Amino acid sequence: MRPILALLLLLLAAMAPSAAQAETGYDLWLRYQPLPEQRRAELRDEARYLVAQGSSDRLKVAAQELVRGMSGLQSGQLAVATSVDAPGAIVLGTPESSALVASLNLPLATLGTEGFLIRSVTMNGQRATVIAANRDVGLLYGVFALLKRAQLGESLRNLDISDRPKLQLRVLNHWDNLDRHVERGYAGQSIWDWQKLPGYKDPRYTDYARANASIGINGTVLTNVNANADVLRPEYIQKVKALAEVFRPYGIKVYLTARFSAPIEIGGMKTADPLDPAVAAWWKAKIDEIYAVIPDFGGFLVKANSEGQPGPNDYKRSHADGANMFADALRPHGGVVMWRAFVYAAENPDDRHKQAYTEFEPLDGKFRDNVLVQVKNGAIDFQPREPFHPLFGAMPKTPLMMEFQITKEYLGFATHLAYLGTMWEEVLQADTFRPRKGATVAKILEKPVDKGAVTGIAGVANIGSDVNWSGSQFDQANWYAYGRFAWDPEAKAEPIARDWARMTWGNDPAVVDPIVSMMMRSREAVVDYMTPLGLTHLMATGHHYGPGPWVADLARPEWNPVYYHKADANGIGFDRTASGSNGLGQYAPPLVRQWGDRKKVPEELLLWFHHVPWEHRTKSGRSVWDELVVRYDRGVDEVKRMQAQWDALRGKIDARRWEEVRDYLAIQHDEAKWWRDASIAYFQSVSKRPLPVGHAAPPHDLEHYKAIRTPYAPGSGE
Ligand code: GCW
Repeated sequence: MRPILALLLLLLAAMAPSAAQAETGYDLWLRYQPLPEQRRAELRDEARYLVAQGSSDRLKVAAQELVRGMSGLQSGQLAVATSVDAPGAIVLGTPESSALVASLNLPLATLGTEGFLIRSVTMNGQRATVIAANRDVGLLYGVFALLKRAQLGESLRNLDISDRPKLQLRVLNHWDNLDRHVERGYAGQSIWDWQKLPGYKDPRYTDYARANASIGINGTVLTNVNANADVLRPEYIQKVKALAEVFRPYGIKVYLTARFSAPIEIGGMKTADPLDPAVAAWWKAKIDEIYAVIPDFGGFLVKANSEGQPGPNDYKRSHADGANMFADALRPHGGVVMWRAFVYAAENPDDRHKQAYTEFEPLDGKFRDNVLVQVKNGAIDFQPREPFHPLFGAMPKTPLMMEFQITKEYLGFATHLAYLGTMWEEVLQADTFRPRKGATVAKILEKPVDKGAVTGIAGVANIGSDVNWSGSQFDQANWYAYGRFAWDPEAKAEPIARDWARMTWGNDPAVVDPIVSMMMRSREAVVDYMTPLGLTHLMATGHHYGPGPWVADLARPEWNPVYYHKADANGIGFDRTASGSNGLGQYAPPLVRQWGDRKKVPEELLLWFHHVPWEHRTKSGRSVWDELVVRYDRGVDEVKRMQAQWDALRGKIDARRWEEVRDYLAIQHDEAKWWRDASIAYFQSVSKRPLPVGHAAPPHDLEHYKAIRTPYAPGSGE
């Protein structure tokens, strides 16, 4: 090839990536596409070169990311220099690693180990931007904060920003099995390719770490809470080590799930009794073995005595006995135990809503200080809407961790557009009234129970091997929003949606505004077409895909949707007041008063706490029966509106991603109709009431909906 032509081709190849390659979603919110011409020119002036002082791996990846991001946004390679002798430097360092940063005497004292500061300064007579932190991981977070501003097209002048996370442990929980099946996973297989580890480290692991670091996630539990003891065998510890090495520069620690019966299964012992010294010694040796290989291992997440998992109750020991055994062995290494409060057992005939509180509240103060009790956001199970879990505020001596579910087991899997930010904000801002008014769930999570006590939050990941990571473009927003709420539980869903939309789809308000409006209404739409007015858990058996409100034949009462709605000829809803199960009694007295009164309970929780007659008047003046039907239709209509809004964006968004979303919305619409039709057909067979005027009868009879089977729906438990 002639040299000139070769050069031209090279140039073209370097310039063309965005235009030539269809976007798949792989780049998530870190697309770093060139900004519009005017803003690009300004950015080139604001960020002309990087001066990174220090030599750690963390500083290195922070610098790499800054170069990558700025180069993409500016459409030209960001220069790297060793001194500040021209305007437009970005200076990166801690006071220890960088003489330049040290010379500024910046107020870093209150920023802790993970906080950062970004300031516009004059250095050596030159205009510069400094990113400073006490530790290198703060620099990484500072770099992502600056890149976010740049991605949003905002000016990098006159900056004076400082930030630090409000929670210490911000972890993802992967429900990933060693055979790569992901329980409740709708985004393909597990991204952990155990068979090829430790020899092959898929570059995707690095991109996973970058994405997580960009939103401040600092821990990952690699394995399913329905745990397999094999991951604790020496050969797997080597595989875990390989992942830990990839994640370490990004400030991410690895954790594993511990199967309680591992001493029996892989240790050859007869018992796993936590008070048996030989059992404790086995775990201690195992933990020492892990730390010898992975010195910054984070610790264990444990699901015990729930849904058939082994646990301390098998030996008549308490959850505290079990958790403390691990805690004692982990403490010398600085590790923690995250002990799940999601417990319920077949033998227990009480309202399932009450079981976690009943078992855990009496244990307050009995756990070692490196134990966190991990509590789901609501007392049942990640439903489209639940009141906050009554344990929040009820265990003032125990660090409580929030567990959100990012993967949408009960909100339409990967195809339904449902932005969970609004749900999480609702839970975090809920007032527990414990010990008094104003004690929101967020505040309870943020405030250490003692000086130096640990705080944290977990999110069940929606990440898999799909090219777009999360199963759909819009499900990426839930991963993103989880990180933002983990960093700041006081955050608001709307600005988070807006930031995500701008970084993911572009800064044009004509694109961003409709997308944000779709997102902000989307979760309520799901509530409306699946489980309005406080109904819950009406999904089909096992895989939870599609409606099954009629299901009444499963062995355990609380596996059956009829257990949750209790609809009969007279009315509908679960009486959890004092005249019923009194699950309500687990909340603080002001809430018991408000929620216990049918007229005062927020309508969206009506049937969660009350069994009401079909003719019960709702706020609209309609009977509860009519209101249910109206809400089912409202949900379906909302999906139609989303479709129309998305259609109007054709041509404004790259074709591949636009088409994918269009098709998914069509699937969502069909399934919303399915939910609406099947639910109305069933409830009408019970209520025997006519549909309100203007609301169409389901196109098929109830038997049709009952006969629908989807045995191979993804994500099932095993
Ligand atoms: O949400 C339910 C799921 C189970 C899950 C369980 C849990 C991992 O249906 O698949 O098991 O909760 O949280 O432990």
